[in-house]
Amino acid sequence: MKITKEQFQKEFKNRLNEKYAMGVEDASANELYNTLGSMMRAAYSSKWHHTWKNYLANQQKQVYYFSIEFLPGKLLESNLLNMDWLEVVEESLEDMGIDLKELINVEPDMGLGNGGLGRLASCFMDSIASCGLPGNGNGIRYQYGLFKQKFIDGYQVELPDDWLNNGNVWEVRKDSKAVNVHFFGDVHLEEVEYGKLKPVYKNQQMLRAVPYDTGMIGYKNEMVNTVRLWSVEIPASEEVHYRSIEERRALEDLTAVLYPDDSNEKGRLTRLAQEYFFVSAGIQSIVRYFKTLNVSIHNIHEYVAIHINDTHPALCIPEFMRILLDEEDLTWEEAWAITLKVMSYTNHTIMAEAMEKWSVDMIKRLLPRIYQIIEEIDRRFVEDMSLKVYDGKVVENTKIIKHGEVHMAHLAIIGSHSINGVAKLHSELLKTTVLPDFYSIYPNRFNNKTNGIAQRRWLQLSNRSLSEVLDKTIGTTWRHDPLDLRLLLNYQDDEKVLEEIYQSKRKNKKRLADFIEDHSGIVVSPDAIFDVQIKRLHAYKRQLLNLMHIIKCYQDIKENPESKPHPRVFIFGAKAAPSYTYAKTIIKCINETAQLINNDPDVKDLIKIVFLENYNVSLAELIIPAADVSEQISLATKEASGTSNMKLMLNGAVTLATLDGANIEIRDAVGDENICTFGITKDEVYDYYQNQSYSAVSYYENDPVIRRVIEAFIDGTIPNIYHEGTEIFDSLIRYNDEFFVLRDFKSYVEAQEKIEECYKDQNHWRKMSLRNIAHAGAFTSDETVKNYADEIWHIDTLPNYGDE
Ligand code: 26Q
Repeated sequence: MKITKEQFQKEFKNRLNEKYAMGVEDASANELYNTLGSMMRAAYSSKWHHTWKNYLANQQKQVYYFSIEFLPGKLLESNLLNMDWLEVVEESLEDMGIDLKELINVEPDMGLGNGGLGRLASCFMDSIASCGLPGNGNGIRYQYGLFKQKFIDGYQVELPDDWLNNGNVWEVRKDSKAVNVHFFGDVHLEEVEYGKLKPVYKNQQMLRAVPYDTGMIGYKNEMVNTVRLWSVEIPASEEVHYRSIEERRALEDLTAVLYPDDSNEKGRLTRLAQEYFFVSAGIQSIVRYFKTLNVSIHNIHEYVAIHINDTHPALCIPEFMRILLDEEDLTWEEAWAITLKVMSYTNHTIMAEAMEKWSVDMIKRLLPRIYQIIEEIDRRFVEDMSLKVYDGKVVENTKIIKHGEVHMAHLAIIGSHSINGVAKLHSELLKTTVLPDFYSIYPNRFNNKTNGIAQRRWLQLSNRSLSEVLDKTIGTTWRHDPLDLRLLLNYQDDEKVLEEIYQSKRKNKKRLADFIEDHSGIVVSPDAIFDVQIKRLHAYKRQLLNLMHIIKCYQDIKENPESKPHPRVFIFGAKAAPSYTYAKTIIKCINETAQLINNDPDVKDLIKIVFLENYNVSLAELIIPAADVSEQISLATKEASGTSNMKLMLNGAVTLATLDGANIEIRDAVGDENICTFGITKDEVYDYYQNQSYSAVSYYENDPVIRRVIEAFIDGTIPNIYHEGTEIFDSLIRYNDEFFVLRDFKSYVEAQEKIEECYKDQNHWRKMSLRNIAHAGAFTSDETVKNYADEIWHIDTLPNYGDE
């Protein structure tokens, strides 16, 4: 999609005039942004058209990635890069006196996700398009994305994220592709013809699902795939049924907000309705498209793969069955065989409380026909297992409906041909400890697909200064093939290259330091160690362990004012689910500790704590390139994979990690000398569980360092946390420290001391950093999606893809 400067400038001015009747000098950043966006969309729409026409003409098998969250962040710069317009546009705008950065800044983040899961879905969309694979996203167009976070008196306050306020240039509303989705009502089966039962419905509510499509532009490959997000409307024909404004509102609110909980928002009807809404709309639209191919429905699995991203879209299974049974008149056996071949499922967590369950009553009421189908899936599963498996316990552990609840993971596993975890350890745990009974039933369904990240966004775009050094040093092939970052290993003893990489890091740190000063008033030195923990606030991720170490460092300085640790800036970014009080307590404690330490003259700027407000994709793009230390300190077994660990590594941070999730694969890639690991292993964690032998209080009683740190929470050392400090104390001592923070404290402190020692030997540190960058190519999501494509979805690029 090449364009020359002259063409661009002419077209840009025309469009600005057409849209706003303005010249460049009169337009606001927002008007310029909209002009540029609409111009880009016009430019890629013929490629977009081509891409799907080609899939159609070739009857190409496509994957549909169903995810209740997508977290793309801003799209302008990434679209420019992938279109191969970035340089031309940057220069052309500059000629016209416009700074592209300003236009980038006015775009609101598309924040339709909580964290890792939603961001992964977006990295996959970028990679699928960039690898030329036929794939689509299917999700919800929330009117409000994840809440905007503010700190008031150190407390998290949530404000609405009204991201659609100024319109959205990237989306295209497709009225002609709208479908109806039905809820509630009564259903019974009637024999319409001999031996054939059909559902008959009464008093159903019908809602309209309207799709908004966004092009997913492949990286310099002329391909544009689609992410389709559904929005609810009340169909005109139904308006008369909704008498009260309240009733209307409730329905119109279906796609209004993203649930801001990344684990266990319990039992809310609207959430269940959201899940069914985008599932039903998506599946109907797939089947409608499939029918244009004029192929027998019996062969749909040769044309369609459906991926279930965590259990939130698990209703894909009964909904697909419903259509095959009720609308396509297939027998149960035929329909089930096809469904199994179409569906695959990724598990993202082993935390028991995060496993999705819905009450039978609620599903029955909201989705009566779907419930019948789930019941029948379960009945047949139990019947089948009782014949095959002797142990009644296995059946009891694996059935879908139990104690009045529907277990969504069980439904997803029973109805999918593939079940994968997101890192090696996590996938092993699924087989051995979380789902061993399912593993004994379906050993061949289980597999691993280690997560990955889009190196375009997380290096090329967010870290331009490092990218330039790389181009100069190893050439530009890494931009297409991140595995080529390995070429950097040839330069690990090259002082000049090490110095250049350091200078680029310094620049990024300066940029972040300026941002921190602007946004929080805290002055930090770019020569300090930037120690970064950015992720959702969760007890298992152990931001508390980080905080306790900081308090220890503070106490050491107070006790020994002559000590000279290398200056450090501890940087946090994290949102807590609004209903997760413990997580909010930790935020308050970090903020109050920051107040204390940042303003204590005795500390002499040796320690600064910066908790940046409203952590999101754009902020991640600013923080990650500036990081020296990557905190990945979850309790072993709890973090399924993590992906910020990969992003930070790619940007030359050294990882400080427990042996959890993908940290293990990062260690294997960089080697023990280039990572700092600590803490108990998965076996030790399970031993503690098995023997119930953990005693947090003994650490408190026997370790004076730990004791002093814990007391800071309750003895007034940290001000303004009377209640919160007590809550922390109780969680550790009275409730026996669920995530073994005290158990790992000592080894964490030692690991931190090792980090400091390594950093002080700058030459050594720079080499470690270089080796991290060099090995990070292994974690590109391009490779991850290729593995999904080959081993799970069985999809391929177009026949002549890649030919010149
Ligand atoms: C469930 C029910 C009701 C409401 C909300 C939810 C819900 C929403 C989001 C449950 C879980 C999530 C998100 C989970 C998530 O982000 N998991 C992370 O996935 C990443 C990508 O695989 C991993 O790297 C992380 O380790 C994992 O925590």
